[in-house]
Amino acid sequence: MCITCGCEGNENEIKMTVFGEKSETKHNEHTHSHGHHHEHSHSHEINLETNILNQNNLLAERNRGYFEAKNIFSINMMSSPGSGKTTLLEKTINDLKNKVQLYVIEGDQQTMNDAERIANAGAPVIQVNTGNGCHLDADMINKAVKKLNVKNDSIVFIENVGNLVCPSLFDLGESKRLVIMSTTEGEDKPVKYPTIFENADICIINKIDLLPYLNYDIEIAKNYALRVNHHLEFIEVSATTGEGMEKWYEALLKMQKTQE
Ligand SMILES: Nc1nc2c(ncn2[C@@H]2O[C@H](COP(=O)(O)OP(=O)(O)OP(=O)(O)O)[C@@H](O)[C@H]2O)c(=O)[nH]1
Ligand SMILES: [Mg+2]
Repeated sequence: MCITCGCEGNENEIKMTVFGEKSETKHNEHTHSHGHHHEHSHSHEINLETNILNQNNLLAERNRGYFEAKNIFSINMMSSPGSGKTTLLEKTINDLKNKVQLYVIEGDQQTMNDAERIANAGAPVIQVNTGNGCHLDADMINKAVKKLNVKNDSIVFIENVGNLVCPSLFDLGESKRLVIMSTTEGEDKPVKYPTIFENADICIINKIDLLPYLNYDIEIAKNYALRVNHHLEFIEVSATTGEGMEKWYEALLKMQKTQE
């Protein structure tokens, strides 16, 4: 898939594991071994890239139709590695699982670590291991949602692979896009990696409990983000202490409700 962002090498194995079930390794149908020499012309690469994104967009539209038909609210969570996506989900699941049916699709290159954390928090979860791939795509979401057997009127969280670049290129058919930045990353991420902020509907600033120890100015960070997307809404939280989480739940449930 990844001529688009150059993230796949020789191995092209994608693993999908519903937590608690035996894992399954899938060989991606549309790629092939690169053990032999290729002569690529530049225009050929551009066409291929366009085709890959077009094909992904078609599948994303199918996902969107599926979600709409079942009144499922899906949210694509994107950030750099370690900004707190899984911690935010653990806390959210603990606090909301008795109010609304929640599911999680976990994207990481390797390991079941995040799926294990989500399962312990109490939500059905599927782990997608992307191998050398650095993002989730619409086909993976299509398969994952079917395996999870997602119920009507639920919320599906999609934790994308930790990466501030490639995930933003791939429409998954999600209802909304959330970008998370954390106080330990510095204020300038939105202007260094603008695409992910341009395409986001909502921005969480996490790890505010660490503000007293950092030279991080939250207003500067917001202004940078507003430079690339002046519609962006911010919620400041600490996923570990729980500060600000009520605002996040309010926003989440409002987004879910307004899509009905
Ligand atoms: N102090 C503080 N630490 C946090 C907060 N949220 C997450 N962390 C810590 O940050 C580290 C990474 O958190 P994760 O939730 O695993 O981050 P992630 O975005 O899911 O990481 P990847 O899945 O690897 O991309 C862990 O040690 C968390 O405990 C927070 O609000 N405050
Ligand atoms: Mg994680």
